[in-house]
Amino acid sequence: MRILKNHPIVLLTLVAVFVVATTVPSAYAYKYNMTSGVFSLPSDATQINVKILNRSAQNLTVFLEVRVFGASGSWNHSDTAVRTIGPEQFLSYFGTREGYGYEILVLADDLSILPTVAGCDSLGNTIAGTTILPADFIIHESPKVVEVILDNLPAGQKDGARTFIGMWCKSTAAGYYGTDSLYSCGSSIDTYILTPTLSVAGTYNVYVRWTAFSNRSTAVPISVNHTGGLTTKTFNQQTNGGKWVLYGAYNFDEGTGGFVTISDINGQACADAVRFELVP
Ligand SMILES: [Ca+2]
Repeated sequence: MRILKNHPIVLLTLVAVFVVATTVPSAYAYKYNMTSGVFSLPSDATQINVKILNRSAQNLTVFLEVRVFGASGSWNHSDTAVRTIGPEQFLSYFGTREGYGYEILVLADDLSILPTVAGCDSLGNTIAGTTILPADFIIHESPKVVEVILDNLPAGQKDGARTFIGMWCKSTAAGYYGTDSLYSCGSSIDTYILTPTLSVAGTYNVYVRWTAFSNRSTAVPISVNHTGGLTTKTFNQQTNGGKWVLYGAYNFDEGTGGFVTISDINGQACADAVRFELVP
């Protein structure tokens, strides 16, 4: 049964449905581009695997979703995997079932080094007529996450993105972002640190926010750690509460290397929220 082969209209329809229906992993959704293709296999296909060839000189990390078109005439199996393929190496994706057609989604970490996809046997030998070249892929630009807002946790709580030194208490001041804001209330120097997870490297406008109160410091040091180093500025937190204040634009790597630190070394400080906005 070679339902897919030589039926371009059927192929296009299946590809289109597949692209819409696939749930892209969130870790890839912002930075990776999506390609997909469908090919058919010989009618006597048994335990056919998928071979991904990285023809570039650098590592290629791919998220794969593979669906198998079975002898019953319907899609009967689906697998997903994340793999890193070395330069000029290929990945044989095993564990798939007997099938007559494959539908493959490849999310590559660099669109310029699209891999070649083909069916192969258990030894990794390409099956004739099953190679998909990048030119045959449908390319879909995934949406980018352009904004990350990090709010304070309730007083006394920490997690991987929000932590503190000393003591921070719930503020009753108005204008907070989220559910509340915090003010420094320890007996020594209190520090609040917010570490967003940035899904894509780039230049970000950093905004800071606080609730204003009459006993806040007029020179609260707020530091931003970025790829260029550490920048510190001071802000009068007796005014301008309850709104996003542009701190500046800085470059950040992907991940959690960038963070914002608020200190009460000059007197009472407020920690409310920070916002990172990707500059197009
Ligand atoms: Ca808040």
